[in-house]
Amino acid sequence: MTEHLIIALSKGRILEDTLPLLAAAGIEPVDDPARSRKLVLDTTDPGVKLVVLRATDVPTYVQYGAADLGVSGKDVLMEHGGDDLYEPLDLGIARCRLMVAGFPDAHRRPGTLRVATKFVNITRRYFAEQGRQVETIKLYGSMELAPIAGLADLIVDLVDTGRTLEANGLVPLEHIADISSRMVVNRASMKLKHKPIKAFLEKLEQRLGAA
Ligand code: PRT
Ligand code: MG
Repeated sequence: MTEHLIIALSKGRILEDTLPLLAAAGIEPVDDPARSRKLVLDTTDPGVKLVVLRATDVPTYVQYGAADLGVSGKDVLMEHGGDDLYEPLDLGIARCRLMVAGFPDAHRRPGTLRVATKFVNITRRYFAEQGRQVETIKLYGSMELAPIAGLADLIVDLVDTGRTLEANGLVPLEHIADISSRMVVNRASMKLKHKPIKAFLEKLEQRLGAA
């Protein structure tokens, strides 16, 4: 295990909201993470390095200890599953809701409903818990198209303003979970690098409390 802390960040919209939080904890990337081609970024804190990953890869890096800490959407963590990560801090960023959506009359269709989503694990769990039988179809993007194209009756997707649903004639039908980004920590790191991790989490907490 390396001496310094490695923090895994999610590319895209979560990254934008994470950098100000890290800056408040005294950690700023030396190169611009949105532009740099470097995969491991040095920071203004010599004890901390950043890796910027596809959002869905963050829990995997932290689970296996390739990163000590990570910032990940609750949706990604729920889909990843497992209780093998500590989740000590809700960062309150990149907030949205995980919803079942479809045409307003979607529930009235006869037969087994088809649900298109990239969150297949969450979707199966959600409907199974309610004893509802559905057929789950895995997609990698543009879930909103599935009901329009007749691929599925329902979708499970993230909703923020609701404008994407509305623009496609769809409505939110059921609320599955409130989503925000979380700080996650590898279990072994939490023990072996307790001091620097605790100090880092405390700085973040202070900043979150002050916001
Ligand atoms: O793009 P790529 O496939 O590489 O990855 P990604 O799409 O997972 O990354 P990115 O940058 O889009 O970030 C995704 C993460 O941001 C999610 O895992 C959530 O934790 C968080 N987040 C917060 C959101 C939204 N809000 C959000 N609104 N992720 C996606 N959306 C999408 C949603 O899927 C839908 O297409 O925005 C659309 C709905 O927005 P409204 O405002 O029209 O309702
Ligand atoms: Mg995206």
